[in-house]
Amino acid sequence: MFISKRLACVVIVLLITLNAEAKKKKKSTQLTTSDYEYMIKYGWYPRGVQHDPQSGASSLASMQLFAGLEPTGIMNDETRELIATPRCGNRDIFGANQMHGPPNRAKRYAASSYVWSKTDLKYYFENFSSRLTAEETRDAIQRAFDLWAEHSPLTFQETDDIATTDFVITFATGDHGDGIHNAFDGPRGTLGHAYYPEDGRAHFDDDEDFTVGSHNGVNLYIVAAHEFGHAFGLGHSDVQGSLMYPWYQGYVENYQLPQDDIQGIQQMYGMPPEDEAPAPPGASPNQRSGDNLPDTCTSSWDAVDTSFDGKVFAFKGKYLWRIKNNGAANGFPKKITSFYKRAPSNVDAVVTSRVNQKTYIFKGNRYWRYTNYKLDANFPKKLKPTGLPKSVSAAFVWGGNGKIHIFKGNHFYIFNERTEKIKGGKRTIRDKWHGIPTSVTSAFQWKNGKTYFFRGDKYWRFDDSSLQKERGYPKSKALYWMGCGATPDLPEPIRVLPEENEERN
Ligand SMILES: [Ca+2]
Ligand SMILES: [Zn+2]
Ligand SMILES: [Zn+2]
Repeated sequence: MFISKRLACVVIVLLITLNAEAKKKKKSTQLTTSDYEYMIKYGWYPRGVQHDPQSGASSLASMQLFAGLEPTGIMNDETRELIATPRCGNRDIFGANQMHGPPNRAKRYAASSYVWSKTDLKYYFENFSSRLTAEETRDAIQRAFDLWAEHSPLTFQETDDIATTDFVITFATGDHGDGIHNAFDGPRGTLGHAYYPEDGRAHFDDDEDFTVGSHNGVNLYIVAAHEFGHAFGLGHSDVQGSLMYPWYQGYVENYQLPQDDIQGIQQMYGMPPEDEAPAPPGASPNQRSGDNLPDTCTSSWDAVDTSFDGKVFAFKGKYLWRIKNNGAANGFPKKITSFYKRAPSNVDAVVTSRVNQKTYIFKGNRYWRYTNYKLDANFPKKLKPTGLPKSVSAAFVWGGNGKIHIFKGNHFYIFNERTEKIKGGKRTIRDKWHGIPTSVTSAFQWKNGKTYFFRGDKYWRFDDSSLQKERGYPKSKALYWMGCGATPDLPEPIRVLPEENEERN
C-alpha cells in the first residue's frame, strides 16, 4: 500500500520512540491481562476461561500469522505496535460453521454464506459524525458504497425512511445499545463495527477524529468502506493492503478497491452487469452453421471457464463460444486461438485461478498457462510433475473455498496454483459432490458464485451449503445456456439465505 513520505517519517519517528521506550522498560514478553482481553475481543482467545500461557501463546501466534507478522507466539515490539494500531471492532475469526474453513489458513478474503437476497440496497443515516458536516459525512459514506458498487451488481441509494431501509448508519460513543462487549472505547482502538447480512447496522465510534481527504485523523471513507464489506457479508482478510484487513492502514488518495476485496465481493454477488450490445435484428445462435463449425445448440462442451476478465467461454473442438447472460454471444463460435494463441484444440479442461488470474488449459499429458490471454514462457508443460493424471475431465474453481478442483473419472484433485502441484492426493467424487455424475465433461463457476457441471446437454447446479446438487436438476444446457429454444434466459442467480441471523461476529 502506498505510504506518503510524510507518513513514513511519522512512522519512523514513532518506531524510534517505541524502540527507546522498549529499551527503557525491561522488555516484557509475558502476556498481560489486557493482551488476553484484546485477543478475546477479536476472536483469538475464548471468553470466560482461565488465562493459560500455553494456549495464550498459540492464540497469539495465530493472530500474528493473520496480521502478517512472524508467528512467534511471544509478545514482542512488533506485536505491541500491532495491538496499538486502530482497527475494526469485528472479530477476525468467524464461527467455524459460517466459514468455508478457518480464515487464518488461506491467504485471501473471507466470503461468508451470509448475503443479501437482493442487490438494490438502501441506506439511512441515524445521525452524522460530530467531527464532520452532514454533507462531508454523506459524501464519504456514498463514496464508500460506490467503491463496492463499481465491482459488483450491488447498487445503493440513500433513503429517509427507516422502515424500508437496508442499512442504518450510526455514529455513537461508549456503550451504544448493542451489548457491553460491543461498547466503543474512546479515541483510537476500535473505529467501528458492522453486522453481517441481512442486518444492515453499521456503527462508527464518534470519539474518533474522522476526517476526509487528509492524512490526519482517521479517514471516514476508508473505514466506512471496510465496515460495509462486513455489512455485505465479508469477513476479515489476512492480506495486508486489502480493504478487509482488520487494522487501519491509513489514508490513500484515489483509493481503489484492492484485488482481494474484488474477488471476495464477486465470490458472493458476482460481477457488475455488462453493458449488453443489442443483438442485430434476425441474428440468432440457431442460425449459425458452416463447415466444421460445432452446432451451438446440439454440441456438448469440452470445457467451460470464466476468464480473468469475467468472460465466460465454452470450448468445443477448435472453437469456443462466449456465453452472456442471454445465451451465446453473436459472432460465435470462434477459433480458440483467436483468444488463446497456440492453445490446443479438443481440450480436456480449462480453468482460471481466482488467486493469480492465470488460465490453465489441460489436454492429454500437458497443460498450457495463460496470463492475460498470452501463453506464459516455457508452456505447455508436462502434467506429470503436478501429480495430476493425464486427460482430466473437468476443472473449476469451487466457490466454497476458492480452490481449483480437477475431476477425472471417479476422482477429484485440488490443484495449488502457487506450487502447480496437487494438494492432498486423490479424493473420491462421490464423497463430496453428492448427486453430481462422475462423468461430467466440464464444470465452472458462473457469475453468481455457483458451480455448474455439464455432460452432453445436461447440467447440474451444486449447492455449496448442503454440498448436494440442487433440486430440479439436471436441466437443458441448450435451453438455458445457449439461448436455444423458447426461454433463452439464464437461471437467475440464487442467493443462499442465512439460516440464522446471528449477532455480530
Ligand atoms: Ca475508538
Ligand atoms: Zn472489520
Ligand atoms: Zn454497535
